[in-house]
Amino acid sequence: MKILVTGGSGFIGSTFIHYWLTRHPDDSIINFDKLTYAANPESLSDLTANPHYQFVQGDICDEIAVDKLFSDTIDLIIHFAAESHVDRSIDDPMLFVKTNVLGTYTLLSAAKKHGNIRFHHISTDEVFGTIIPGVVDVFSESTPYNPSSPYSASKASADHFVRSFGKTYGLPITITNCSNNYGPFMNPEKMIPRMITNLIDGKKVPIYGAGENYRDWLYVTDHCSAIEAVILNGKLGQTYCVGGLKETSRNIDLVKQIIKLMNKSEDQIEFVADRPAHDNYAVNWDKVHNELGWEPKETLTSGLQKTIDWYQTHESWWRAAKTEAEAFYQRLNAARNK
Ligand code: NAD
Ligand code: TDX
Repeated sequence: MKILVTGGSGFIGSTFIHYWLTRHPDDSIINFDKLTYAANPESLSDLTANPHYQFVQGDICDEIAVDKLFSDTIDLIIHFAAESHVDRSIDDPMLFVKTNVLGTYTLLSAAKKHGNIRFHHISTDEVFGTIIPGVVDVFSESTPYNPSSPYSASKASADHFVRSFGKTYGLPITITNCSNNYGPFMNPEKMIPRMITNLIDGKKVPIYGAGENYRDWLYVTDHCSAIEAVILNGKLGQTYCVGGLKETSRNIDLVKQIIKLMNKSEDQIEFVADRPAHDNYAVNWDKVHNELGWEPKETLTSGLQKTIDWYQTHESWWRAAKTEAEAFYQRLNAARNK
C-alpha cells in the first residue's frame, strides 16, 4: 500500500510514520509537510535512507503541489497536517482557517479527482466544545459539535467538509476525534513538554487559571494503534472517538504528578492568567473498543515516565523549539495581561 501522510514532520505524524513502517514494512509512505515552526525534520532523520519513505516539502493549501503528489498511485491519505495550538489560534485565527479548513478542502478535492481515494482525517475532541456537567458529561460520536476556540472551530469545519465529501461524492472517509496526546517528539509549546522542560531548566511552571480544567490524556503510540485499527477495520463513513483514560486529570494534579516523578518542588508552580474560553474534555471511547477491539496500553504514570525520560535525554531535539515557544508566550502574556 502507498500512503500519503500530511503533516508527518509534526508530533503525531512522525510518531505514526515510525509506528506504521515498523509494523507494515512493505508499505511506502510519502510525507507531505510544509515544515512550519511546529515541524522538526530531526524526528524522521533515521528514515532518510529507507526506500519506503519519501519526504516532499509543500503546503496542503497549494492545489498544484497537492495535485503533483498523485502522479504516483496513492492508496490512502492520512491527514494530520494542521495548525494545532489553541493559544496560537487565539493570536492568529486566519492561519487556522487557511490551513485547517482550506487545506483539508484542497486535499479532499484531490482525493476525489484522483479516483476517490480512501481518506482518513485526524481530528480532535475539541470540536465538541466543553464538558457541561449534567448536560454533556462525556463526548462520544453522537455529541453535537460546539467548538470554543478558533482552532476547534477550524477543525470542526474540516470534519464537516470531510463528512460532506463522503456523503456527496462517495469519498471513502473515516475520522478519528481523539483527546490530548502526549509523548516524545511533542513541541514544547504544549502543556506536558512545556512543564517538563521548564522543570529541567529550573523555571516556574505556569498553570492557567486555578488549574481546575481537565483533560483525558492519550499516549501518542496508543493514538497510532487506534488510527491503525480504524484504517484496517473501521467502517467507511464513520467517526471514532479515541481517549486515553477512563478518568480525566485536572491540570494542577497532572503538574503535581510530573513534579513528583521528576523529584522537583511544588514551589515551582505559578498560577497565571487563564486562557479565554478554556474548555474541559472527557472522551467515551466505547465504540472503537467494542467494534475494533482497541484500547490504550499506557497508564498516565507509565506514559509520563517515558515522556520525562525522553525529554531529559533529548535536549538537542527540543531546545530551539522551546526558545521559539517561550518567545511566543512572552508576546501572548503581554497581550493577556494588558
Ligand atoms: P503538530 O503541530 O505537532 O504538527 C503539525 C504538522 O503539520 C507540522 O509538521 C507542520 O509543519 C505541518 N503543517 C502545518 N501546516 C501545514 C500546511 N499548510 N501544509 C503542510 N503541512 C503543514 O501537530 P500534532 O500535535 O502532531 O497534531 C497532528 C494532528 O492531530 C492535527 O490535525 C491536530 O489537530 C490533531 N490532534 C492533535 C492532538 C494533540 O494533542 N497534539 C489531539 C487531537 C488531535
Ligand atoms: O503553559 C500552559 N499552562 C496550562 O495550564 C499550557 C501550554 C497549557 N495549560 C493548560 C491549558 C489546557 O487546559 O493545559 C491544558 C493543555 O493545554 P495544551 O497543551 O495547549 O493543549 P489543549 O489546548 O488541550 O489542546 C491539545 O489537545 C487537543 C492540542 O494542542 C490540540 O491540537 C488537540 O486538538
